[in-house]
Amino acid sequence: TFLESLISDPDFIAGRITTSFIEERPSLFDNRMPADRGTKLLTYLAGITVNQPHGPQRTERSAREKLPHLPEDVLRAEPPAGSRQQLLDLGPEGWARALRERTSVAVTDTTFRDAHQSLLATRVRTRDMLHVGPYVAHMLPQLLSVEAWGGATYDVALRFLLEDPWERLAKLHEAMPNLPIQMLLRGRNTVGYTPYPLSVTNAFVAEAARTGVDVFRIFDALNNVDQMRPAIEAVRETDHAVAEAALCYTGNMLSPGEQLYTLDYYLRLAEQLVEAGAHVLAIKDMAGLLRAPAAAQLVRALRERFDLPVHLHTHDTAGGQLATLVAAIDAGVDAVDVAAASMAGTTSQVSMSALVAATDGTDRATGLDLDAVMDLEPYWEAIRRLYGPFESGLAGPTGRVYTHEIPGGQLSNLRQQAIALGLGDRFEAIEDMYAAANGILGNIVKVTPSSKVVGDLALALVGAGADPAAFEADPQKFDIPDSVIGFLNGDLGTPPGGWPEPFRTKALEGRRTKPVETELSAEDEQALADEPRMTLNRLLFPGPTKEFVAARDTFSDLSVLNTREFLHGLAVGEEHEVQMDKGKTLLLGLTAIGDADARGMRNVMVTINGQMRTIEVRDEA
Ligand code: 3PY
Ligand code: ZN
Repeated sequence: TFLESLISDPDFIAGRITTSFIEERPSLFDNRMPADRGTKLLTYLAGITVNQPHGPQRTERSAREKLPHLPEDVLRAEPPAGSRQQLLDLGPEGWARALRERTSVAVTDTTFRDAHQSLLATRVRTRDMLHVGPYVAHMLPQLLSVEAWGGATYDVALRFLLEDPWERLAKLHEAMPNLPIQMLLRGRNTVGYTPYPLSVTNAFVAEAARTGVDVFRIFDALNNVDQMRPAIEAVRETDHAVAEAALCYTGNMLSPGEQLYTLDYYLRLAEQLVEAGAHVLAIKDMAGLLRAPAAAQLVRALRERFDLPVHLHTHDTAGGQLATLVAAIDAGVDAVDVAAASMAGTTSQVSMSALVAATDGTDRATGLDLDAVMDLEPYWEAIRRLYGPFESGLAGPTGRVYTHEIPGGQLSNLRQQAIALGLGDRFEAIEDMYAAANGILGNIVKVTPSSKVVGDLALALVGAGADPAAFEADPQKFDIPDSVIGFLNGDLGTPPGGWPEPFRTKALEGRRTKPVETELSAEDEQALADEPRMTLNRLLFPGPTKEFVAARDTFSDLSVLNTREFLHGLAVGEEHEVQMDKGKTLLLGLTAIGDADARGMRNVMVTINGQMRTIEVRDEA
């Protein structure tokens, strides 16, 4: 009650009461809903409404209405036992053996991670995943796993979605308890862009496995197994998780001109991964360069040589990767990655419906129900429209990937970066420069973070109007991005083809940086043990974590907002309903936005459960 609140208020107790005391504490008058929380949400919404960082709202009201109608009690019941129960029963070795022995091809759904990372700048919010999660658990219980975490999702959650990635993981695990959650781990770089101390890898893997990751797909951006070994070992130390070690595919294996990335190269790499303790081998074709005949040869050779199951990941950038999947399936591949059709194609994965249709009626049929797979497509289509402002603008497939080799996730990003730098209409020049930069740096494997190094160099050279040959001959005459210097300095390890000399020595002259930190302070070690999640957030992404913590404090937990409001704010004449915890509902409305005053501030008149409030917002325009 009002009185109880008043007498327990620290300022009241201390006698610090001024005339504004009551005005500053509107929550004292409202026990239906702490107005404080409402005001915090409105502070966020008013800022978005005035400044429209993602443009005006254009989408329909609710993606949720597109979900198939399943009776409530079906959704409330436990979903059918799935691959996760099998993992808990058999352990990772047994689970991998069963995967290798089964006839049907196993399927991983990447819609919750790679698909939106590669199409929508990783922007899909936890809320939109949680609505569909239980449907996936009930309707697609035959899935091998759901890739839903890691890669760029961690960084983007903190930086742009103002979400704690750990909360996302815990909730997804709860929403899909029958399906293993799979994550993408960048070896020593975990989910970041540079290597971190070993204790960070260990704490990260342990906490992720504890919170809900069952399958860790581990790769290194230069295919350096030493950089992957600590993560593989950390996964093997967890009580149940699977270590899936990836060989990153690049170049053109069957081309007579391919000197470096040959079948022999991949087999030697796989041998090291098996020795390092992998449970499953993955072929990670991040740019979609693996052609059907090469896929058949590579899969056959890997399965002949090793007892581990082989899991194929590709991107459909050039448009033909269903052929690659089918060739791999005919050659015996054990599992493949696909995404919901409306979130598939181009820089994303192949469509799940297309794969199911292509294999149904054969002895390798997936076991997934094509109708169930299709029934989930309208939801993801509506989600895709909701996140329209983050579309990369790639209207269709592009064969140019066979020469520039830009990974799917990066291609969409690079287009946005190019637009931001005013180079949007010169994207072909950036693609060509990317290929040239790759050549200058020694024809490296390009995947986060090595792909960022090549992309940074390409943007810098195009921006400076530089001739790549002139740059290669005399790099001292040019500004070189920090990421490129770090790479040449060896921060990410040694590239498969060795260092490009004399370019490297010339470029590094007078620019060498000190080696990256490999030890944590005693305080950080203690913090990792005491409070692993917040400490990992801070160690991996210090700046974004600080901003995230400040945003939580100022705006409260924004996950209660629908994405439409989260991205575009409030609209005059519309009632915005916000479901809070414990069944409470907030009704928010926008009455008017005042003109900017001399300081550039606008008054935003809003209502909260019918009561008027005014919130002052800086107009950033
Ligand atoms: C990532 O590291 O985020 C990737 O998706 C690499 O393909
Ligand atoms: Zn990928």
